[in-house]
Parts: sequence; C-alpha cells; structure tokens
Amino acid sequence: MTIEKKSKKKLTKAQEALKKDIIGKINRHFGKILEEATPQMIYGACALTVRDRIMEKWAASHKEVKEEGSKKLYYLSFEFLMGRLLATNILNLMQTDDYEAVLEDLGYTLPEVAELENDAGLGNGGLGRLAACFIDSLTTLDLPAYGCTLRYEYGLFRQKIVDGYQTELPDTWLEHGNAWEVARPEEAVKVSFGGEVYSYWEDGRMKVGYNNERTVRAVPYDVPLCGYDSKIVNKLRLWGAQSATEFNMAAFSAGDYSRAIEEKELASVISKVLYPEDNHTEGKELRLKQQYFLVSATLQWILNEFEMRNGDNWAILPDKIVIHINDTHPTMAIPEMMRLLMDEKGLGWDEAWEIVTHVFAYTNHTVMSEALEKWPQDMFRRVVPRLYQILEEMNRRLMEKVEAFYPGDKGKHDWMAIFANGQISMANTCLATVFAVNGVSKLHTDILKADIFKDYYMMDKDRFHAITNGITFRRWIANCNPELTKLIDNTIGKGWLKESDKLAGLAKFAKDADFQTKFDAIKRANKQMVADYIFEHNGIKVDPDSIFDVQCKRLHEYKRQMMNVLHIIAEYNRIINDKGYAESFYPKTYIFGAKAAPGYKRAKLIIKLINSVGELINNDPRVEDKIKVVFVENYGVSIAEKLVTAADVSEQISTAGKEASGTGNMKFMLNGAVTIGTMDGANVEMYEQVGEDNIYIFGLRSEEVDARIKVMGNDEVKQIYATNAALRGALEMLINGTLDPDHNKFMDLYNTLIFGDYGQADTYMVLRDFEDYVRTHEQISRDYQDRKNWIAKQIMNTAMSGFFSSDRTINEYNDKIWHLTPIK
Ligand code: 26Q
Repeated sequence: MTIEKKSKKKLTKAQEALKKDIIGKINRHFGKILEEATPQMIYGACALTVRDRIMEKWAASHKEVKEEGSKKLYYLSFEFLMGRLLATNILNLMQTDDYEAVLEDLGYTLPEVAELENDAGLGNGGLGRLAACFIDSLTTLDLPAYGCTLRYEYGLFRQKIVDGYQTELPDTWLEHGNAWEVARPEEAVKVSFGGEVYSYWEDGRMKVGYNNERTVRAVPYDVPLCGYDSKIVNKLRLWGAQSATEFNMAAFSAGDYSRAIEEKELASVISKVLYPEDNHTEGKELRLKQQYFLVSATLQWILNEFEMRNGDNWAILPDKIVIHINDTHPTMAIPEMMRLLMDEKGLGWDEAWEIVTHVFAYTNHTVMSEALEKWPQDMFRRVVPRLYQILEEMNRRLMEKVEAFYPGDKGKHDWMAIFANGQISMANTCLATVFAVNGVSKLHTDILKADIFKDYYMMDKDRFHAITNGITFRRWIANCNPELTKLIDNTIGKGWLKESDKLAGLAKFAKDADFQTKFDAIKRANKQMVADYIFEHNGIKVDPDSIFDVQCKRLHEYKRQMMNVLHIIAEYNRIINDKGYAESFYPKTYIFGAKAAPGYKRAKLIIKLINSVGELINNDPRVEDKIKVVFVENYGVSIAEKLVTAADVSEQISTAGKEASGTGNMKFMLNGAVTIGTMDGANVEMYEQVGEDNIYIFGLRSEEVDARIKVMGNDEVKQIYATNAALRGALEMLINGTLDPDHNKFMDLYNTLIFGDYGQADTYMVLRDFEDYVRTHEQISRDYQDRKNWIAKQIMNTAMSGFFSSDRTINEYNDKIWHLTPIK
C-alpha cells in the first residue's frame, strides 16, 4: 500500500521528542532510515513507541499492585476479540493529538497507519468482543485484572464471497509478528492429557500418579493494556502450545517413539485455530483439549503466584482472587482447581471444596439449547481422566443435595446432574459450584430464573444476578467516530468518556437547530465514507442521501436476517407493481455484514440469498435510485467501527427471547442510529432508556412466542401464507426461478419457514412477525423524511446511551460479584 504525503505544521517540544523516538525505532528495529521506511515499518515503529510507554507504566503499576497485595480478577475466556490496538492504546495514553501531529509531519495520518495493523480476531462475535470491552473498562477503572485466553495461530476465518457464496480463508494475523505481545518463556508450565490414573499412599495420605500421559508445554505471551487516563496497566495473557521437550528423548529411548511424536503433534495443533461456531457446540475432542490446556495452564499460574506471596495459606485464596468463567467454555477450571489443591497441594476434599466454591463466578450468554455445552462421558474420561473422577465425586455430592431439596423427583435429578444420559453438563458443573451466576440483560436473566436454571434458582436465589452488557465508549465512539466525539466535547465538555451518564446532557440539544445541523453533517460524512468503502470493495454506487439500514452480526436463524431479506424482496416487488408506492418511495440502502459458521449450511445459504437478491435489485433499472442491497465481506471489529458510525437504522430483529443481550445494538445507538427491534435482550432496556418515540419496536413478545407455537401451531403459518399476498410473493420468489435458474437452490429456506424441520413451521417467527415488521418499516420511511424530528431521534439515541457503557457494567460486576478495590 502506498500512502500520499501531506503538508506540515510546527511540532511542540514533546512532539519533536516523539518524532525522534519513532525515527529511532525505524533505525534500530528495522535497520532503515526514515526515507526508506515502508508504511508497514512506520506502523511498527509507532507501535513500539506506544508499547514502551505502556511498559513504563506497567512497571510502576505492577509495584503498586504487589505492594498493596490487592485482590485480583482472572477473566477466563476462549475469546478476546480485541481488533486493532494502536489507536485505542494511543487514545488511552491521552496522546492522540501528539501522534496525529507527528505522523502528519512524517507525511502520514494516524487512521491510515492504524489500518495497517491486522485485527486480532480471537473471537466469534458478541461474547469475545464483550471480553475485550471488559478488559478496557476494568483497566480504565483501575481494577486489577488479567484476561486469559489462547494464543490462536489463526483467529476467526477470513470471509471471501465467491459467486455470492461464503468461502473461508485462514486468518494469518501473526504473519508480520505481533507488536503488542511479550513472550514469557520463563513462566511456561506443563499440561498433561490422557493416560491412566493410579493412586498410592505416601506419608499417610493418598497421592495420584499417571502412566502414559501426553504432555505439552504452555508458554504465556502477555499483552499489556492501558486504560483510558488510568493509573494501572493490566494484561491479556495468551497461552501458546509448544512441544514439551523438543524431542522427547526419555520416551524415545524407552522405545516409545510414537508417544514422543504424538506429543509433538498435539503441541502443534492445540492452539492452532479458533473454533468458528457460535451459539452452537459440537463435541470435538480437540476443542475439549483446548479447554483443558487453557484452564490448566492458567490455574497453575494463578496458584503459583498465590503461593509465592501467601505460602500455603490456601484458606485466604477467595480473599485474594476471583476467577470469572465466561460462558461454560472454561468450566474445567473448577475440577482442575480441585485437582491441583488436592493432588498437588495436599488439601482434603472438604477444604478444597470450601475454597473452590468461593472463588468462581459464571456468566451465561445464551438460552438456546444447542449452545449448552455437554461432553460425551467416554471422551471426557479419555482426555482428562483425573478430572472425570473429580466430577464423579462432585456429582455424587450434588445429587445428595438435590435429593434433600427435591426428594424423589427423578426428573429434576437428571435435569440438574453433572452426569446424565452419557454426557457431562458444563452448565450444571458451574451451577453446582459457583458463588455467583449472571445473565447479560434483565430479560435474559428472568428467562434463566424462570426456565433453564429454575431448579437451581429455587435452591439459592441470592447468587443470581442480572448484569446488562455494555461496550467501551473509547473504541465505539471516541476512536471510530472522532468528529462526533469532538462535537459532543464541545457541547457538554469532556467528562462523558469516563462518566457516560453525562451524555444525557445532549438531550436538551436534540431540537437545537445549530446542533442538529452539525450532528447531521457528521452522519452524512460518515455515510459518504461508507459509500466510498462500498464502491471500492463491492463496486456498487450507493447514495449517501438514502436511508442506510444496517444489519451486521453473526449469521443465525434466530437473528432473522431472513426476515430482513424477505422484506426487501417484498418492497422491490411493490415498487415494480405499484406506481403510487414507487413515486413516494424514499431511497434506501440495505447493508448486511455477517459470517456464518462454516458448517452451518442454512446460514451460508442465507448469505447466498442476500447476494442473489442484491444482484437482482442492484441491476434492475426499474428500482435504480430506489433500493440497493450490499453485502460487506469479512465483517469484523474494524469494519464494524466504520458501519456503526454511518447507520440511520439499526436492525436488531431477533426472535424475542433468543438474543441474550446483543451489544451491536448499543454500538449503533451510541453513534446515533435509530433501532428497529424486537423486545429482546438489551433492546428492552434501550427502549426504557430512550423512550418509545425514539425506537421502533415490533413483533411478538418473548412470553408470546412459545404460546403461539403451542396453541396455534402450523395452522397459523398456513393462514398467514394464504392471506398475506406480499409475503407469499416474496417467498415464492425463492423458488420460482427469479433468483436462480435451477429453481431449487433456496428450496431449503422456503421449506423451513413453511413446513419446518421437524414438523414445526416457522420456528423463529419470521412469518408471524412479518406484517408488523413491514408496517414498522413504512413508519420509519415516513418519519425519516421529517428531517428535524428524525435528527432529534438520532441525537436522543446518543444522549440516552450512557447506561450501555461497559464501565457501568464492570462497576456492577464489581459491586455484586468481584469486590475488587481500585488501585490508588
Ligand atoms: C462452544 C463449544 C464449542 C465450540 C464453540 C462454542 C461457542 C463459541 C462461541 C459457543 C458460543 C459462542 C458465543 C456465544 C456468543 O457470542 N453469545 C453472545 O454473547 C453476547 C455477549 O453476552 C450477547 O450479547 C449475545 O446475545 C450472545 O448471543
């Protein structure tokens, strides 16, 4: 990539020093002079200077944390979807102006240099991005915390659309190295898999040994993270797998050649790739091994650190640390801590259990049954035989407790057990142990209490919490929408980036003509930026004065991209067939971005459908200047940062009761998009915050959804099909040859809506909610044209989004669950 050089301004003293620093890095790190440096080297040099500044802070903060012996949080997650770090780190160090000035002096701009960094795509979607927002807020609030995850060599696949279909390419994010990480080989630990467990007596107590186990070395790589204008530096610890002994000579000379080779193989695959399924689990053995690897390495590290500081005073462990389990994926941490405390540190079961039950907290992120993790018992026993024994004993004791509370209730026993039907339930393992459980929105938590976790809830209500998700405002407005950030600073002062409730001060400017003009001009400029991006990447010319209607998120049936597409088809048909409608139609640009799990056939077919519909509509002169449909390839954090700033309408249309919270909804709201949404997840709370005039709610409510299936069943679907001609017309287009010459490509999508997979039609209420969805869209089109009122709605969305700062979320976690003290 070549970058155009720009003209120069005079630098301050500090900026001159920074410039010298950057040039020094180019000389010493890359062995080049400034004139020879490639843009990639400029990026690298900037990143190294930023890293130095964070490291200096780190050394100081480390000392504080150590001296104060403060309680620490370990946030265990299989995903940390960090995205790029350069601009965030510079912002957090409060040096954006300096870097901008110096880069300009060198002939670059900060955004173009920042774009040269690969996204750290170590996550699928919401859950992974939430972890990344949390670590930013924790650090900003000066709370000592470590994020712990795997150092996947390949993050989430890169999506390439070929002939309208999703194809997957490896995400080689580490190919130019990772400027932010520091390898810590001296802190490597060993993790063992499989083999046979035996016990023996020594010094009057039972000990555990292994035969034939396979051992892998876990090497930590630390990424230091600074908060916004904060005192401390926290870190994200990425564990990478390596061969335990380059060539296991002991095994080799004992004739066990194949074992040595197997260990090498295992080491090379464990941290290779992130599993690309979200909201779905498949019992893959390698995934189970990844889980044990992360959990065992992290716990060995935690206990070693504790022991160095506190000796064998294990009883105070819950005062010094808290471990958060991000969904059930790291659940093995529970039996692993039991194992380490008993087998390695010599504690008895009761002593160890007392500690373990006061150290772990767990967040649930979904109520969808296919996403609740269960492992086949025999596989689990093969991979982690000692943990299997520990879970058996946990289950035995759990069943005694359940029997005492629900005597003779066999159904409840099976539902609540760790072991049932040949499987091990990770959720029940958590529920049997943790001192705190939480859902990620109010509605989601209510569903947990009333439905899937009801039996546990009735036994101990106090440990259940509702903590609504949030997003970090530093990335999701300050970094991605600098112009809007400046406008807000100039209007209500700067405090809001740390005290997000202050954004409400904008409400009184919602109808202010001058403010409206400025706000609207920024939205218009962002739409132009996205229009340019679309032209460059899709070759489609979209009109920045059309309504930008955006649905960007993972592709899943419950998120109902399908309903969105059917509505677009219906709108297209109507423009063609109804002249009056066509004349009054306000132009719209529909923008989609979504990755589908590579094995999720139907989701991939929906991507193809979106592209086929786009192909049809974008090339039809009859709707030129009226509708465009764009599918943005390879949606991820960095593309989201552009799209959220440019949306007029944000599509948050999941089937009520299915989206635990959603966090994309908050990013659009913050940047002044108006939501069309169902009463689901955090949408409910957005509605409460922004008020009914500033959000478009439609569709069945969560409590109505199940009832509709039970009471009215498929008859209702048949009736809708028979009576709603627009919908029927759209559905028929899936199979009548308009969209594909073979007529049967999209048959599965048609069939699942109308006949269902197991005889239950329209599982996700696409047909049942359709009419209301269409009506709501019509209302939006009318309201959009009343410019003053519409802009006021957009401003109100920004103004009332303060509640959705992840700083608020983290404060709630801390008050209700973690009880950490901010470092002074
Ligand atoms: C589990 C086992 C094996 C392979 C994959 C998985 C797996 C991976 C990722 C299961 C689930 C996920 C991700 C789930 C997720 O992102 N859930 C979302 O979490 C957000 C943050 O709380 C919520 O806002 C969303 O509503 C929820 O869908």
